[in-house]
Amino acid sequence: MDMHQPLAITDNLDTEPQETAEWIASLHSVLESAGPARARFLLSKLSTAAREAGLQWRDARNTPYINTIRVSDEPPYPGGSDALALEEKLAGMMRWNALAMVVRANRAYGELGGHIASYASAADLFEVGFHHFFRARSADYEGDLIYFQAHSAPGIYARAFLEGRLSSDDLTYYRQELSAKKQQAKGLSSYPHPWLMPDFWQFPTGSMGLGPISAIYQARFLRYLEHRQLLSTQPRTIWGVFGDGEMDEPESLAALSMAAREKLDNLVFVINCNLQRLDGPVRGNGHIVDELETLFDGAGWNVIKLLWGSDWDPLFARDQNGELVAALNATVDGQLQTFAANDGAFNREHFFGQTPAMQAIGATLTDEEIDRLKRGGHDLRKIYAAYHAAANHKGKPTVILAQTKKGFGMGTAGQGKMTTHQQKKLERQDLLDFRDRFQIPLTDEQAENLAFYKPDADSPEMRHLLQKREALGGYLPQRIDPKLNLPVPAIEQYAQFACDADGKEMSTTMALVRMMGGLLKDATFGKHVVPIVADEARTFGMANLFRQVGIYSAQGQLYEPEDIGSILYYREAKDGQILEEGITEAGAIASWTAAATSYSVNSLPMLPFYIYYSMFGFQRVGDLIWAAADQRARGFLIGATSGRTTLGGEGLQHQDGSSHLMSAAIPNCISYDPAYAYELAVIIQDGMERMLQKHDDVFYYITVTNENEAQPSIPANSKSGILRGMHCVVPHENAEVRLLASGPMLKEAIAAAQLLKDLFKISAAIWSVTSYSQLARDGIACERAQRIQQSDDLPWITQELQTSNSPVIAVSDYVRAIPESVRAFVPSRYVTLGTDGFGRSDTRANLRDYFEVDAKWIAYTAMAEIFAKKKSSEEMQAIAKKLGVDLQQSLAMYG
Ligand SMILES: Cc1ncc(C[n+]2csc(CCOP(=O)(O)OP(=O)(O)O)c2C)c(N)n1
Repeated sequence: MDMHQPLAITDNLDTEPQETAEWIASLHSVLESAGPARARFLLSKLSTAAREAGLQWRDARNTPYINTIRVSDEPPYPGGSDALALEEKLAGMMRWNALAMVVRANRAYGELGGHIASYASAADLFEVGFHHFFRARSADYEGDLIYFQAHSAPGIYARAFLEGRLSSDDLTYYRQELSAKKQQAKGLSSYPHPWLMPDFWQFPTGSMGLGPISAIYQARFLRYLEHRQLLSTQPRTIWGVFGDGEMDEPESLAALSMAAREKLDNLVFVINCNLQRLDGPVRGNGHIVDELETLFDGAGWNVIKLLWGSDWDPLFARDQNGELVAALNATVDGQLQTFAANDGAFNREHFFGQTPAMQAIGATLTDEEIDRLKRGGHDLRKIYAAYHAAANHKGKPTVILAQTKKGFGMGTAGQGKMTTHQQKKLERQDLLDFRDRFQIPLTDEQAENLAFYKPDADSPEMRHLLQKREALGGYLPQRIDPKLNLPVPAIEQYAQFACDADGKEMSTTMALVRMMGGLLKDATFGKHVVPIVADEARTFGMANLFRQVGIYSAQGQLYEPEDIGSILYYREAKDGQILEEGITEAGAIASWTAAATSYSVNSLPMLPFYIYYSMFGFQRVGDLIWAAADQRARGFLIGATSGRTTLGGEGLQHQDGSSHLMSAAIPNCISYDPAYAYELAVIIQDGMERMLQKHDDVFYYITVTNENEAQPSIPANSKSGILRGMHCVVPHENAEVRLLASGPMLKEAIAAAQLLKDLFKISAAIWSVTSYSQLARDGIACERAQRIQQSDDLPWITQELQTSNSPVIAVSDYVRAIPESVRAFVPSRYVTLGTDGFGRSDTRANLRDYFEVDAKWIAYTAMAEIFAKKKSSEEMQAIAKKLGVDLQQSLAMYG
């Protein structure tokens, strides 16, 4: 035999069963006499010996397709069989009410949508959590954090209904928030939505994959706060219930190794393995559970397989020669789904009928009993055992892979059906069957009319439900905004250098980092600042912060850094303040969200600054930013090295000309593209005051650049204009042309004005436009107020430009759509210049010439507008020549 040929353990190699039995007996005897430590030692010695002997052997990554927790290790169920019976009944009620809510809404308005089958599979997983594990926020405990599988939301509403937190009116308005408002009811959002239900939902999980990565970084952020001694050490647990299909999202798996590396034993994932996603099986031809086991185990997690219910225990006990387990190992998920969709007789024939020994096992059950054999994720006792083990596991995060049936209890109408995900209508008989299946005491008529069911307040079920929540601190989910004031330092304290720059050269990135350094030094405020980077701190000149505040590492620093001799050495520390996430923008933004929502999640306001290549923000992780917006994040996103032409040389992947277009679409994102350090200071000050003192649910996106500029001091009375979106930096009464410019383009506009004056004696006034999106929002709001309230208010940009008719030229280092967004509010001829198209690798000067946004092009455009149709083509060519603009080359380049 070839010893180098790896062989799977499933291969039938047992040529000497007697010998095999002896080896196994030896292992058992060691276990009994010397304990598990000695047994493990011997096995690893054997493994080493095998390797030394040239055996290419490694233990299989997968355990068999059975429960990880042995029956003998299951803890007693709290409250015993009485509690079990009550909780099973309650789970049935939740299921019914969730189903009724969705089907009702769709009876009324077929377009509303909703899901029944997902919650039907997840109900028991949620219920055991609610009864025994999920601790709410109370006077002395900040509460566990639960990331709920989003499209199971009807079940969470159903529970809140029984708890008395929602009324039957509220349930009636499921997915009808607008109609509800008109009727003074609550209106329930389709998915968890902290923006729409701010007292209820904490985490928006509706976009698959964002829940898992966010939960991991949330767990890590709690550790960060503890290690920095900002939050008292509390055994808070982060629970995340996610779909097995959802685990295909790259974000779902992206941070698994980080969670293990950081030993986040405050984190438990429960993956609802109903083996189906929307269109069909997650892994029809394999086992998603085994695949996830390999991935999580390889990443370093504690893995608990929760596959079969207690009624399988006697079957496994009868499985003397392992045929039942072998059959389960060999049955692929697509087949398991078919078994779920069919009845006991079918399963007897097609599953238990596989071998005589299995037939004999099957013969101990009636067809009805076979039909009711539970998967692990529907057995409260087994779920409790898994959660108990997870909550007590030390040193690693835990994942529970819970096998369930999609559409559990929906019978032939939905259980295990390919189409069950989308099902939101049930026929009369299906409703009656569902009612009977879960013993809901409703008449046929009530069931048909989809009545919600709530037992009497003094019924054993209701008393049990409420007592359990009381013991765990109250209700979940619950979101709060304690509106804690965090006094912010005065602008002079950290940004005097920017306000009084007096022509000093620096880039806005340098200015930002210096302001952050100043904020970090503040004795009381500094500790709330959270600098976050994704491996670009040096790019942005932040290396000095390594030494000043240290890089957070749960382990401290176990090595002597290569640059220990330097004053800026790479300092990692357990109480380090910088979150250096490595090359993961998704991870960094998830970290930022955790910090930016700490005011609510931890009743501890923090102020994160995440600084990154602006191209790799909204474009790369826009959906995570959208979720942060939904979650009412408060903090600063800093798009550095911004501008299509300003980041010279890096080509199309890095050169950002569009992030402001995307940020403008997020309603609570306030975006700025400042030119000067003093503008940046005014914006940061305003942001801190709004977010930390006025408790506005906004966050700021500010682009900064790496181009050195001579920085002027702050002009008098400029603050309001800076914040509203534009302020005049070069006033000129009766100017023949008006120039609007942002960021680094302001310098080009100023140079253009000089050219116009020197070469053509043309006068120009210049505005720095700090935010087109704020100007556009203001314009739209004024226009609407004029229409609806007959208001006389004019948009700020109109007020600034209405004193003359001279043409206005806007120049941006972004796509023209950004300055175009204010066209309707400009009261004269308006021309926009921008950097549409792919980036190029070249010098700034060449790039600005190519995109026709530099001083000479701005001046040429001004001349073309001033003399529109009054000059001949020859005259315009002469003007171009004088300015050094090559019209022929431009035509040749763009065709
Ligand atoms: C990013 C994203 N893509 C697609 C969807 C649409 N979607 C909602 S639920 C779902 C299927 C989820 O399957 P699974 O995770 O297995 O959960 P199950 O409903 O089976 O429990 C899909 C594709 C989404 N919500 N988010």
